[in-house]
Amino acid sequence: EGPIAKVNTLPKPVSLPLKSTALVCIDFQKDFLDVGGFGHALGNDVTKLADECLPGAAKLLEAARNLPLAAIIHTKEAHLEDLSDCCEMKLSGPRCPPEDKRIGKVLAEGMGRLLVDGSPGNDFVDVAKPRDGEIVVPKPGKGAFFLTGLNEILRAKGVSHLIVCGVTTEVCVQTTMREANDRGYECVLVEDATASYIPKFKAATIEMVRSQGGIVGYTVEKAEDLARAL
Ligand code: TIU
Repeated sequence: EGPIAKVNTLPKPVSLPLKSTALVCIDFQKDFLDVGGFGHALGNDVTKLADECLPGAAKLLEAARNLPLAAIIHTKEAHLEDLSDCCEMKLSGPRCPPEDKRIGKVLAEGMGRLLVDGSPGNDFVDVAKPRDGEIVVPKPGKGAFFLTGLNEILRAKGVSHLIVCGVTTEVCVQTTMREANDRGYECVLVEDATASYIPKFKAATIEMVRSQGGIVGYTVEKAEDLARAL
């Protein structure tokens, strides 16, 4: 029912029923894209992410905002101020960075506390800021379905297909796509609207998603091509 967009995805073209398709923007936060955020605290070079994925994300958002999609969702990796929703492994386990670079600490003054909801650095980057009527889903983990109401939100809106973009490709994006796949949502990953600190892992993720006939979903190279088809 309603308009269907044919998109030139791999491993085969996908038909997107627009009224039951949601755009899901994953963790476009300063904590991952800006110097002094959580991604930086983990030891990553964060400086190349923005140029690689934000122009594509902007194209997807612009297209989605001009359509009757089922929803536009923005997830953010965020913990409560008292960190009660952060498990010990993630907060202070043996693979955590040195004490002064952990979740809840301040690495750069203007950014506030790392990965804490309400801190300036935990907010979205300007290009990907949610607008009125769009849905923000805070999440304590990597996958957007873990300890969130996302599945219920999507079900209530009759969503069957997800257009997925965000950072980082092999961590929160891939985890979320695998969770979505197990729950029966068809996913389309937009290659120029996602980025990783480790380029070979982005390439590997894209290949993994569409391998075995599309074991996790579909991929499309350019946001522009998807936007034109919508
Ligand atoms: N470290 C890393 O690549 N990513 C994360 O910790 N979170 C997200 O991907 N959002």
